[in-house]
Amino acid sequence: ADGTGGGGGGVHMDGRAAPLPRADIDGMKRRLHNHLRHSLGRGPVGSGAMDWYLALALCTRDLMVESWMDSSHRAYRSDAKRVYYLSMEFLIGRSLVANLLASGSLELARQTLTDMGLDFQAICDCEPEAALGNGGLGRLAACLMESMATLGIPARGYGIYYDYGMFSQYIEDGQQVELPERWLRNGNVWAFERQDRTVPVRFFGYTRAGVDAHGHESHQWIGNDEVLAQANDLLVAGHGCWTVNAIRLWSARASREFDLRRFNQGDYINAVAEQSFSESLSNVLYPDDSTSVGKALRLKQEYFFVAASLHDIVRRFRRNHTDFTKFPEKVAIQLNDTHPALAVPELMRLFVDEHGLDWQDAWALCTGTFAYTNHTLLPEALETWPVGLLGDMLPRHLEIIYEINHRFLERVRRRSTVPDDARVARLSMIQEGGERRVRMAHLAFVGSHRVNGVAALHTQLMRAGIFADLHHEFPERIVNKTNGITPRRWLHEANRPLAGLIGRHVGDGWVANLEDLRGLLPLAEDAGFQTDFRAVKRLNKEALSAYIKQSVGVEVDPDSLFDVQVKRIHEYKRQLLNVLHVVTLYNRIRDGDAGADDQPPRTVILAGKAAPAYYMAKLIVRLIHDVARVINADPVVAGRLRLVFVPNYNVSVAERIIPAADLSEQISTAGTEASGTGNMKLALNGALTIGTRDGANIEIGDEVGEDNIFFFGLEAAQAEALRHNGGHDPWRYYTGDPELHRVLDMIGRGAFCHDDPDRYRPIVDSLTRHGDHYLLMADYADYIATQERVGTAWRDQDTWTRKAILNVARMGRFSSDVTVMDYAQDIWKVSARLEEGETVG
Ligand code: T68
Repeated sequence: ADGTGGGGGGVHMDGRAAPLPRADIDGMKRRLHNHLRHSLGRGPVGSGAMDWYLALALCTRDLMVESWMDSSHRAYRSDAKRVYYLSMEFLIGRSLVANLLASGSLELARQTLTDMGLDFQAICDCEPEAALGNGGLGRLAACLMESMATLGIPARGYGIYYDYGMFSQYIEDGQQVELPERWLRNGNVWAFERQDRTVPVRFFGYTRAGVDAHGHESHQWIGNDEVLAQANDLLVAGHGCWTVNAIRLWSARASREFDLRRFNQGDYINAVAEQSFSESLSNVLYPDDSTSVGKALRLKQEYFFVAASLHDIVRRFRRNHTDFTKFPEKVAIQLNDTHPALAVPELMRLFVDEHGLDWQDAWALCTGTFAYTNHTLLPEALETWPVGLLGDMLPRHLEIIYEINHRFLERVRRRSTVPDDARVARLSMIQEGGERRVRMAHLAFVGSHRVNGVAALHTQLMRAGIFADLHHEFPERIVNKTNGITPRRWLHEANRPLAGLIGRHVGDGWVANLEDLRGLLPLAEDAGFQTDFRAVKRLNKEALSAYIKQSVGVEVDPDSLFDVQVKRIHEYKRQLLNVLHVVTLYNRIRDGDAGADDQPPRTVILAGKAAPAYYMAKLIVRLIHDVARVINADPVVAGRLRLVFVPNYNVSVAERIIPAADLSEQISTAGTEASGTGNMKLALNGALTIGTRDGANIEIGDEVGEDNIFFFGLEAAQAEALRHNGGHDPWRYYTGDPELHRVLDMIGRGAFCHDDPDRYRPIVDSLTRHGDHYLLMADYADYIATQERVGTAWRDQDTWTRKAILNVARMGRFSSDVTVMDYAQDIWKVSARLEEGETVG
């Protein structure tokens, strides 16, 4: 092995390596005891798993800190261009094993703790998850940060240090219950709290126009409220730990100055209450992944982290520069969706109001600096803020937005040959008609030099759809950057057995260069390799079966086909279509249908959280549980069909489920899933995909080949045509397809909930009577037929395994390293440094 535990040489099938030298283990023991004693104030006697976790984490952090200092000094000395990734969410997950792997000490840690008679896995499981994100968008931020560190790009993430991250999902009587997750309860070894690094952030108040010393018009914002943003730095180690970057997350602290004013008014109790009110700003992550909630606190959070981050970025720039002319040459700011779009007016305010630049110069610097990533085309997710709300909270920013808009629309009018007021209204940053609102996507688009979609189809739909008018104005601006996933976490760490097997055959180069997996291509035909590959999958399925037994109490058969759909619960992702298939299978088996006898035993596994206020999504979670209860108790289908819902899906649960999957469900209505990244994780771990031609599924199909993926259903253009020509008649499918009819009647009339037969009426009505917005009825028949093909293919295990190996071998393109290189070259104009001195791009 190469010392990173990459899985070469002496690694066994379960990922364990050959014994390390005694001296190394003794040295590690000394360091652990040292931290236990001097950092935690404990002796080994009576120390529990949590204490050992902390001691091990501190030892690991020590290894990273040196690299971090080196990386920072290198970037500072060379005055290198830096990338700043602004995101409301970083879904990091656990860090201990990732950092042990990055620093090449996983095996040392495992063997040392085992030697001490401790349970290594149990110790790792003590770590609370950093679940500072909802789903794909937040996890993408974490993958990109890891890849930037691996590629040696000087980068920093900026976000919010929420006390409460994503809620924990409990299931009670088959229903989702949300519990708060105070993940910082025991502190966080991976964060350096910077009590000295605070930035004042203002809110409310009023603006004053005047004339400055040079006779120029000037604007002043007199804030009425102030909160301090305090920095907390989380380290992100690149593979091999040569570069370590940080994610700077801001937490809210009450500001002294404003405290004094309030406390002096004598109302002590209310003043203390207000103090904790202002600190509540960074309390909680909004758990909605695809709707814009429009709450004032959310807007406040957005401005809070944007203002603190830009202050920090400008301060760092000014350490090396006396004026701002080189700002875009040294600073690239990526806006992760529109959530940080207030960065555009804020940077203009800093340049113009605080540093006296003239508007046009400031604007050129701004657009040269910003780039914006769009993650969704769903109309309900597009952020707009009422002008009244924004103007109250950020009066100067609203003025600046108006000015940006005014100049932009002037440009539009100047350049168009015929006056077209409707077009101007469509382009405006202000949505008129009813309550006037600021369109954050327009602001982010106009304020950026690049705007990117996250998969080829999504980017194409951006150009043709919601951004068509803006695209016409700026035809070069929209570019594609297909998402990726880091192979370190999603294969090297999550699937030790497969990483080991791959390492023994083609070495460990794939960990840093995922295209190396192509070395597996010839092995796809090799019977011996196929056997080993199946044995690895079997091992992972056994481990997942044990976890399911322990967490859900259901016994599943590791020899059955593990059919997996794991992602946020949303109507557009169509978990309901999956349920329709399960009930169809159930009926066929019970009917003694001849076709069903040819189908292999299946275990359908779902997991995911529903937004707490999303009624339909929660009802779907409940339906899954009711159907599962009935099916899993029915002796007629025993051994042939099982349905399980794994609770509290998060990064750690994903790391358990994904390596064990045989089939990956990616079945969103074509044109709705911007990219998907779970699709990549599952394919990389040897699952075959059943999916629509949506998001990155299309590109996965291009890579793995049509024979090695199961596509079905309407394409995006067909779905769009069906919906918008009013041509979709769900009732026709209901009356025309007896099998579908029966399934819907069972669900709608209480076959899975005799105590409350109308429980799922709203679900069935949404399909049959209320327009079937996501076209489940139209795709049902092809989905069922394609699932039959899947079942038939599974019967031939050699051919299936061959396809699975080809999937793994051809996933190199979807490494987030590739994605980051593309951003670096095309958007950020920074170079990656792979090794000391070596640069790419
Ligand atoms: C996801 N978006 C896309 N949004 O749905 C997915 N939204 O197709 C894509 O692969 C992924 O982004 C990465 O590009 C989200 O995850 C959110 O989580 C979100 C959060 C707050 C508000 C709106």
